[in-house]
Parts: sequence; C-alpha cells; structure tokens
Amino acid sequence: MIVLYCFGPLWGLPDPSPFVVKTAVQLKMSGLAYRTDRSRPPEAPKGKLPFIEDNGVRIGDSVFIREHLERKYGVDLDAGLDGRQRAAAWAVERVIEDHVYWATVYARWAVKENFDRGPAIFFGDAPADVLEAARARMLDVLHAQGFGRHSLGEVAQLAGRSFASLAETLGDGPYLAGETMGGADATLFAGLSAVLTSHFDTPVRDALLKHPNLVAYSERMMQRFYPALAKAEPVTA
Ligand SMILES: N[C@@H](CCC(=O)N[C@@H](CS)C(=O)NCC(=O)O)C(=O)O
Repeated sequence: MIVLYCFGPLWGLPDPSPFVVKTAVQLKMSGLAYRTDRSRPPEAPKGKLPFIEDNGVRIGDSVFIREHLERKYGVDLDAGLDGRQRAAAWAVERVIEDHVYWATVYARWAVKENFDRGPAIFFGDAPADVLEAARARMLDVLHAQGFGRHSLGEVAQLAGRSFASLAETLGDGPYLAGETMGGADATLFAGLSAVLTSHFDTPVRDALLKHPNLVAYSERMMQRFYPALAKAEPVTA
C-alpha cells in the first residue's frame, strides 16, 4: 500500500505542511488506498515532506508524487478539464505554492510570537540556541526568496494581491474549474487552510479573510475531505 509520510495533524490542520495536505487530498481524490506515517525532513529523499513510498520506491515532492500516481495507476485528477483549464490550474498552483506559501512561512517563522507558539514545537525540548539557529536558517531562506527583505505588512500586502487574484479566478466556484473538481483544488485548499488556521493571528490571514468566497471554499473542502476538522462555526477574524 502507498505510504504518505507527513508531520501529523497540528494547529487544527490535517498537517502543518500545505504540501502534505495537498498530496493527502490528491490521494483521496484518486481513490487509491494509502496510509500515513510520520517522518521528518532529514529522512525524506529530497529533505522535505511530503514523500511517499510505493512498493519500495520513494518519491519526494508533491508534483512528482502526483505525476507518479497518475502515470502508474492511470488516474487523471484533471479528468473533465479542457486544456485551458489545466493550464490555468498549474498557474494557480504556482501562485499558491511559490508566492502565498512564502507569506505563510514568513507569518509563522519571522514573527517571533508565532514561531514560539508554532514551528518551535518541531524541535521538542531542544535548548533555546538550537531553536534560534533553526529560526535563523529559515530567515536566511526567506531573505534569499525575497520576502525576508520586507516588513510583515508588505508581505501581507503582496499576499493580498494573490488572494484577490485567486478570489477572482474562483468566482462562485464551487471549484477552480467551475463545476468539476481538479487536482489543483487540493493545492488551493491546502494553501488557503494553512493561512486560515486561527492558531496564528496575522495580517496575512486578515488579507485572506477579505475574500469570503475563498474562506467558504476552504471550509467546504475541509468539510468534504476532513469532516472531523471542519469547524461548526464559520471562520472569522
Ligand atoms: N516542492 C516541495 C515543497 C515541500 C516543502 O517545502 N516542504 C516543507 C514543509 S512545508 C519541508 O519539508 N521543509 C523542510 C526543510 O526545508 O528543511 C513539494 O511540493 O513537495
């Protein structure tokens, strides 16, 4: 059976990593049998989660995992989408994973209070200098990526541009491509829910809350794929 390696549920999310959530939802969409197990990035083939193990083969990176599943098992998560919808779906995934994701990382790691109540947990009882070194490494990554050179307000402003674009793209939905769910819906849901968790109060989350259709979409997808985690009350500021 396929094994999906993940961090494990945290902060009201199926997993703190949107990439893990995306792959888990795509596995659910595929209907393939799988189970999850916990791991940590140093154990992963590419040093990042998620990775899967399928009949002794380990595959890292959520895009390559999807490609493997589609190729090996003959599933098409975009069945019913035309060429233009498939192309648009990839563009949406890049906005979520290569732009919004970094605003999420910034809000969790660069804001000290959020780091203390969030990612610090990954280091267990490690002494303060180990935590500081880990946070400094992520701040270096953010600096190289670019957001690390901005204030939190500026990052929220940039993320807000992406949320506005995504809100316009989704429209009334119910899915990215209209009536038909596609693989990128897993990516969009994973990226939005990572921002919306009420565990972190950030201007990035506030920027997303300005778009009720994105919030409602994330809630619908949570209800559908993780009913036990869906909130009885709607997400609000
Ligand atoms: N491109 C990768 C990104 C995965 C990724 O960034 N995973 C993060 C967690 S959200 C990770 O494991 N980071 C550990 C590290 O960078 O050391 C994918 O799509 O799977």
